[in-house]
Amino acid sequence: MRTLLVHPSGLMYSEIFLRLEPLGVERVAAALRAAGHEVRLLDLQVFTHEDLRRELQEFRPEAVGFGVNYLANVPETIDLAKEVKRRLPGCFVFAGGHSVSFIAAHVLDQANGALDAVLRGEGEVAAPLLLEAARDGGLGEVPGAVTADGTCKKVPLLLDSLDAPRPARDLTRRRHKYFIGVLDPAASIEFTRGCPWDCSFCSAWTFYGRTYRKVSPEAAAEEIASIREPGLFIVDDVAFIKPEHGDAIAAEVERRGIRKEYYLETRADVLLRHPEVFERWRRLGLNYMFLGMEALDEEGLDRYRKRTSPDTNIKALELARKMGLTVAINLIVDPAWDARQFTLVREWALSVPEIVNLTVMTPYPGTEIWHTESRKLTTRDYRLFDIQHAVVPTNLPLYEFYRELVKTQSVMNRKHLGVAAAAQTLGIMGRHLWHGQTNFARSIWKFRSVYNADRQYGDHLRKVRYELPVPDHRSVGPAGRKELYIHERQR
Ligand code: B12
Ligand code: SF4
Repeated sequence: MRTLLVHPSGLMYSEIFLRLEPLGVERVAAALRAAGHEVRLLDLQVFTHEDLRRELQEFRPEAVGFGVNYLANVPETIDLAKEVKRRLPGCFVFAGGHSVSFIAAHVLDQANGALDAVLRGEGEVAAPLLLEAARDGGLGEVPGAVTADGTCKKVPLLLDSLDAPRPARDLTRRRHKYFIGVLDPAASIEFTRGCPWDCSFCSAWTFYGRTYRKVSPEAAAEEIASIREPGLFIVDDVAFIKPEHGDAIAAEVERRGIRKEYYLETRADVLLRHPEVFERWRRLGLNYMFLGMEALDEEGLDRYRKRTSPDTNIKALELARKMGLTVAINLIVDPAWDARQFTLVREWALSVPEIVNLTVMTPYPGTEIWHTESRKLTTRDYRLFDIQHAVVPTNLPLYEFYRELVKTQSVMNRKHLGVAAAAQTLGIMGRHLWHGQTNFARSIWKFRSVYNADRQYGDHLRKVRYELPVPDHRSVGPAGRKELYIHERQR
């Protein structure tokens, strides 16, 4: 079938600091192509809705699939699905991805016939089966497929091996638009899938049912070697949990003499437990690291079930500094914070050399706190569920909350400017501009227009057309956590 896969527009965060290739959609595209379909991919982080209309007109796809990893993209996806159906009435329109997997029946209902199916879970195995069924019948028999009536007969399938298919990077156009900070341009790569921890605010573990799988070191190194971009973002939730796996990939990269710059995300305790694997990657070009610290105090860490301590976090920062890594830290802002708590965080952020990133505590489907958070949601507007907006009551008046948030975020921006200044001194920015790479340079100056209290407050005043379901409040004990899973452990 002529199939067009679409990644929706970027969200607030990716207007400044990064814009990354849609790896999941590229993997689904590769699987569909391997099954004999003619596939195109359009990434709306880089292209416009007008480009999509043109593509529909020229390519006349028989199937259009949307990647919905982010809740905030649901309204755009439903509207685009409706438009596709209007323009191409016979076209099979479907969606898949992280967030939509948790609320598939609800989204199908809201799409009111514009979506023919939602595929829950990983797409590589099931997407080809879905298209086959769209042509020959039997949609309901496809593992993970939720059909227009909201039913799902078969549980989603986990991929046996992550080694294949390799993402169809040749289908993403304007790849020079993908970057992360000073890694401009940057591609993305996956070494592992899943997370064995179970933080209460996160849905990475519930999606994969707490499974953890690894790409073989040879396949990983071959993939790195096939990537043209000099920068590489490793998308793993927690990089190098198994040091022997990280080491084995490093050995293959060394053997092939590959030289790139890397950015990864990991946990403080993982870094402290196995510094040698991070040091080895440092020699291979690992320069940037994102550490999800989440809270500065014991109580906060316990509340999020982070299973670590403030002491571990601080030691990890010291170690990363010693290694010469540029580190960005994430902290979660609770909407209950008052001005004093913001001041404390600002003071702390100014006292450390790291870039400090803030996200707002957000209960969303797939997380445990979606069920357990006792505060009532103040909004169910999908667009505000991007962890940059407050969706439960704030103690400060809402506008004041955003003023404090933005003031604190700007500490991060000043550090970012510091990185920019350093980059300029080192000639990195000049080199980017010389090669026509303007993403990083542009991002530096956009902060104020993206992060401002008027805009964030104003986002709450927009007309709401699509809303999240009402949370089903209940306590979630160790046994109940399994009910949150999309994938079950066994195949
Ligand atoms: C890498 C990543 C990013 C990258 C995004 C790269 C990109 N352009 O897609 C960056 C760093 C930019 C990012 C940013 C954000 N992220 Co993010 N991100 C991830 C992460 C860690 C891995 C995603 C990934 O690439 N995995 C590897 C690929 C191969 O898997 P995949 O994309 O899930 O695709 C598979 C399936 O989902 C499915 N599938 C995917 N697309 C499609 C399409 C079709 C048609 C079908 C059938 C199937 C299908 O099949 C694929 C193959 O199996 C996930 C956590 C996780 N483990 O999933 C969080 C996650 C998706 N991010 C999250 C969040 C909150 C954000 C931000 C909003 C954070 C912020 N501070 O603002 C931003 C917004 C991004 C934006 N849209 O602009 C949340 C989602 C929350 C939600 N419910 O909306 C997650 C789940 C993390 C979490 N801790 O809870 N993120
Ligand atoms: S926050 Fe990080 S460590 Fe915790 S469950 Fe999510 S991915 Fe795993």
